[in-house]
Amino acid sequence: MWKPSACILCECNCGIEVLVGDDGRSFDKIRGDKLHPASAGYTCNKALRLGLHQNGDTGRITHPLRRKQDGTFEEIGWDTAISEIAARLGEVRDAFGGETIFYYGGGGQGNHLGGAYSPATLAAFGARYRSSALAQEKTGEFWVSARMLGNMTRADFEHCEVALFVGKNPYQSHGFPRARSVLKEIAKDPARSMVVIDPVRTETAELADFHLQVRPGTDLYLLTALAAVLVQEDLVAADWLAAHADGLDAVTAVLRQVPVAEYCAVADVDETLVRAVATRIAAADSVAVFEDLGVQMNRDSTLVSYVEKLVWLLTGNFGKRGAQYVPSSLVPIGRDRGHAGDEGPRSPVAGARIISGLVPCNVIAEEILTDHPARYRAMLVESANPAHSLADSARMREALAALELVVVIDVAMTETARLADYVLPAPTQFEKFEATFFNFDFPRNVFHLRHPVVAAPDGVLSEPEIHARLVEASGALTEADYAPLRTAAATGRAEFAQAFLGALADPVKRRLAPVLLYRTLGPTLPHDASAAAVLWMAAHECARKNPAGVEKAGYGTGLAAGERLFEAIVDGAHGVHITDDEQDASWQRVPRGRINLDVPELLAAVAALGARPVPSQDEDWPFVLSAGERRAFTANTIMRDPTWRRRDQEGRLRISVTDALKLGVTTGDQVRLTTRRGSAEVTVDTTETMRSGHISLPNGFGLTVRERTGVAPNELTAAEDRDEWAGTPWHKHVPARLEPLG
Ligand SMILES: Nc1nc2c(c(=O)[nH]1)N[C@H]1C(S)=C(S)[C@@H](COP(=O)(O)OP(=O)(O)OC[C@H]3O[C@@H](n4cnc5c(=O)[nH]c(N)nc54)[C@H](O)[C@@H]3O)O[C@H]1N2
Ligand SMILES: Nc1nc2c(c(=O)[nH]1)N[C@H]1C(S)=C(S)[C@@H](COP(=O)(O)OP(=O)(O)OC[C@H]3O[C@@H](n4cnc5c(=O)[nH]c(N)nc54)[C@H](O)[C@@H]3O)O[C@H]1N2
Ligand code: SF4
Ligand SMILES: [Mo]
Repeated sequence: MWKPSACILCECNCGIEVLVGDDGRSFDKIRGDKLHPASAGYTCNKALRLGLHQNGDTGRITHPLRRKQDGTFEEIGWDTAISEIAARLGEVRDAFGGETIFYYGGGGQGNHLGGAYSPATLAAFGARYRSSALAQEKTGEFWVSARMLGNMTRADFEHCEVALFVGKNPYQSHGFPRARSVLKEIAKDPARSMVVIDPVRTETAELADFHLQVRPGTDLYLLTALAAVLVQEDLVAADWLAAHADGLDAVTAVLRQVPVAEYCAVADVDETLVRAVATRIAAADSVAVFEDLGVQMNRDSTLVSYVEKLVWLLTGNFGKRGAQYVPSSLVPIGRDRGHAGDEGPRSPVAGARIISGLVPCNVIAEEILTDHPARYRAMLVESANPAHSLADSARMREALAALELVVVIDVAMTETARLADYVLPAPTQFEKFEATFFNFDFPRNVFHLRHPVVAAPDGVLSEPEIHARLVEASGALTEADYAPLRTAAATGRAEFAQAFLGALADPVKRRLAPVLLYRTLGPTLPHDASAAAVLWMAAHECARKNPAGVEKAGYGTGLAAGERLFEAIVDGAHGVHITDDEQDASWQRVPRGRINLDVPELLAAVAALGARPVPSQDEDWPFVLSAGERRAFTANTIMRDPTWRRRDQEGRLRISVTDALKLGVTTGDQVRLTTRRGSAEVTVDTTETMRSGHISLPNGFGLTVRERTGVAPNELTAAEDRDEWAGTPWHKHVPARLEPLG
């Protein structure tokens, strides 16, 4: 029988349908789901072999595990696991304070529903600090967006006249619905243009009208030159800016002074090409822009995010079709409070900025490997593989070993799970209700609560159930808390709403709300969808914050709209539209409806750029390594079975033909790749797509299932190499050298 679900390999989460075999387990066929409201039948090559995530050789775990003295693991029962973990978290809290319990993760590319219950566990044990992968990619951009627009933005590539990609290769990495089709549509339409800023001639650059093949790590110069041309050649949208933006004078004063030719030379991009791009952008009715890891995991990333936003704001590309927008959300992700300058929360040991509630990933080890009294003592890891995905894996392993307690919730025995004291096995995303919170579409935003496709094996427990049991074992919630809510839920939704609001009057209960909902409203939901209980609150919030969009999407008005939206989500196994916005909705999501162009500390840094020494190559490290490139067969560390890859099975190091000749190596040869932090043997692939001096390794390799496949990029990266504002890593800019191996 064909069953609807979604691909879990990138943030797009395309709808799929799975033909489950007679054994009730095997994925006999997978196809795109035409009924999915965002992907409408589209998938890329990666989805079609998802069966290998479900049934492949992945190191799946199906019993709770406890580490023994000798370092091996033993299977234990769930009651033992929960009571021991709760007791040990309690001991850490009593001895050092709950704020020394650190939470990492909460969802990969397709699963955020379980993580939505984690705040209750954190509250139950007094934990305060947390982080996730977002704090090594997007937090710099969040911080900038909070200051300029009060909100994060996305862009409408489907309808834009000009698409601009900065350090982003959507042909492989996607990031918006039906990416490959949309890119091809832009490429073949003579009235539309595509601009790509990337040192590599990527599949996306290949389709572009303008490829600015920037010198790695110099995007700040290039984008500042581009923004300066807009100002110096009077290409800015002056009337629009007067009506919508503050701070223009301060920004133009700085950009007028920029020596465009000099900056283009630093970036090694032809000045006439930069001027032509500025002209094309200024002439377009709409421009959609996507900046991603090529700049966000690189030098000056936060400043680049700022100047990138200046480019589209100076040309009036916000709040109209084909341009940037602020999406509605069911569960907000990545919103920063926007504290000015040095205000706002900091991490307890390193004093690093906490953005959107997340401690920068690159300081986590530093927060542990110290004798500082506020150091983290315990870590709860959920659906993440930090021992593999964070900078400097060796140091991360050391940090995990130094903790009093490490608990990992995962589906597989990952690189991180192997270092844990307890490993708690969860059902896969095809064995339970699951959802992603990466819902950023506009004007019609979508949400997809996926129903289980196959049964879960005995011995695993879903994340909501794990969190509920941990909270109960802590003593924070008991049957006495549930009883009145259960009675109300049995009577009706309106009665439940009233009783629940009453319970939330107690601030302690408010923080435990997800588990309260799960245990009381949960069992009353259709399809056994208890895990969706937390979405009830989210649906009401969404209806309250976006009344017009929710009404236009067909859910009516007032309290009833929230209830109808929730019911549609629970029943809509193919995904549903949650809001249908007017363009104006973006403006309503910007505080006071005005954009702020002048972020003083960032603008000052842009103004000071000319006084900085021009970046130069260190002779000992003649190459810049991009450690972790998205390719046709990479998917973070979600796909553990190496046979999933049809091509590039060993994850080759890409190098320019010129450099390969100089080194005397050719495709298939082995080289030693060395960075300041580590060294690895790797097979090279020579290509015309790379600039001389630039080399790249794919992401997601170096996993060990039976044996290790390929190079784990973070054995080569260093935690200190990070952005001064947001603490995000420079994974795309690792100084390196190569030696041929006979
Ligand atoms: N196939 C596949 N798709 C994925 C994923 C996956 O693992 N595999 N992961 C998903 C995730 S978690 C994310 S965050 C996204 C990331 O998606 P992307 O950011 O698109 O992915 P990357 O390939 O890491 O980096 C993008 C580009 O940055 C370029 N780059 C390197 N150095 C520089 C530089 O100095 N300047 C500029 N301008 N560009 C540079 C690289 O050449 C590369 O083409 O992809 C998502 N999609
Ligand atoms: N050097 C370098 N490092 C990088 C990057 C890079 O480009 N270069 N990219 C970075 C980026 S952008 C990202 S997003 C991160 C990603 O790195 P992480 O945040 O660590 O996430 P994933 O690799 O996606 O791992 C997800 C984990 O969730 C588990 N999992 C899957 N389904 C479930 C489930 O239903 N429940 C539970 N509990 N677990 C489940 C998987 O087994 C896996 O262990 O890597 C980052 N690291
Ligand atoms: S990898 Fe991403 S774009 Fe490809 S099918 Fe899966 S969700 Fe869709
Ligand atoms: Mo990511």
